Amino acid sequence: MKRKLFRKVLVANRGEIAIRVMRACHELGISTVAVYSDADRQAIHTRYAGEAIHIGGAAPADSYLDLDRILKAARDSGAEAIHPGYGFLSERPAFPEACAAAGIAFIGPPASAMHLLGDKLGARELARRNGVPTTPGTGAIDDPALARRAALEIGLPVIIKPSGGGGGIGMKVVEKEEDLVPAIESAANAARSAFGDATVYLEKYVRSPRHVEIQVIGDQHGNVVHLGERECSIQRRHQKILEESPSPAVTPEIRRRMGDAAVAACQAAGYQNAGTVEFIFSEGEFYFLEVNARLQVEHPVTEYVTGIDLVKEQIKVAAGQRLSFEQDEVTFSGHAIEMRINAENPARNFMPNPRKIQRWVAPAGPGVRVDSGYGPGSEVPANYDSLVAKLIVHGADRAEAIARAQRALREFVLIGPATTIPYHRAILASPDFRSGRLTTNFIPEHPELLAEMARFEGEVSPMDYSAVDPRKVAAAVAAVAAMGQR
Ligand code: MV4
Repeated sequence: MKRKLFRKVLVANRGEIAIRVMRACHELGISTVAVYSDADRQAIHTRYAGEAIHIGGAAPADSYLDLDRILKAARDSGAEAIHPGYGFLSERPAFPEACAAAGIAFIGPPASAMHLLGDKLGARELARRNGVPTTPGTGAIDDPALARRAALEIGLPVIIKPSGGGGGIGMKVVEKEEDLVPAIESAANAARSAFGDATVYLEKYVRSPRHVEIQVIGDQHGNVVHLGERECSIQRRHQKILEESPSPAVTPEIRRRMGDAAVAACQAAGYQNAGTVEFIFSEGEFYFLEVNARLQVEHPVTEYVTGIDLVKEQIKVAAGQRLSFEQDEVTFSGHAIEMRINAENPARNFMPNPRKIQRWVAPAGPGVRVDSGYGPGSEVPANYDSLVAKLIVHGADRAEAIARAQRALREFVLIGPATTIPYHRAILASPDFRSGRLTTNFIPEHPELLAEMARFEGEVSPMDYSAVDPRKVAAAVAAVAAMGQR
């Protein structure tokens, strides 16, 4: 007999991910509770749920980051479990700890695993002890003289990383010996003020790697499996822009080794539920970076290629069920690409452009999925991140996925804010992207994409029935010109 799932789940998040989680709940026959801030009274996630509880002001600290208010909402509504989504409180060990104290299930990893993995130096050492490849590097640095010796032994360039950080914040590359000690001092000071922990360490700097990450999921019975990789090299200032699976660079052999390494690291951390192990990949070698102890924005590409609903699996394992598949039952089919459609102006240095959405027609058709928290007439609030939609496509192979992505982007009607849609069209047209030549420097190395983008900016979607049809305008202009000829 399978254990019963939850009767009611509270989703402690907003926007597309709150709706994504509630969709899984509804399919599983679970009632949903949304929480919302002042800025989200009219938001779709607020209306989607069976019930919605106001938790405070528009500033994240006054609502989605307020653990006490979220726990009160869960108790008041009688929710049996909480899904944290991503961002906000999702990786704070205090969240699962508070849930445990309140007798509410947390749909995510245990607090103990979050503590272990949140310490990036500790996570790296745990990975290395368990046979997972890491770059040459040091432990915590407290003596600049010893740091100089360690750096010369490792060989320049090195990268200084804060142990309390993650996601690239506060990292510093050192190319020259004389820059090392001042860079360590300033990195430690920055780490102290950003994370309340001045601990930094050194690693050999790998130039222009790919960012490849492995999706894992574990149950409460000690089983952990991996669901293959995602290539996430196309990033800008540590914000991912486009992700795909499989990686054009990963062979079945690398996938097996990287997957086994990710599973070993998670087993060692006592990991449960969904998580992601990040690696850098260069010249056929991969190196552990860190573990993201949450469901990630880009999880849909993995869902497309494996056919596994990650959020349903998260809910089932959080309720105590065993994983419904073993490692050798996970198969990969076709190719998926996710494009993050942000309310940002690429031509103005990707400045956020929160605006009312005047017109909206989302693309559809074969192999197209759109996850969004917005729609026609929605306001995109300035208080939160600028993600307005994720466009995810699936095809039989990478060429079909790219063609389908281009077709879907051409259909997308999103009038109001400036968006990254034309920028994605420029990426998909770029020869380096099309041939799979990707590194974490792809965006800075392709400044021409901003000019290429202009070719798409004037275009009217064939789905925009409220716009003037440019073909009729052209015909009218031709007719008038012909009259002038006579
Ligand atoms: C590195 C690296 C090169 N060498 N470590 C940045 C995010 C954080 N998770 C780790 N990061 C990096 N660590 C070594 N030893 C390059 C990066 C890096 C990066 C990694 C993944 C995706 C985008 C990146 C952009 C710049 C630098």
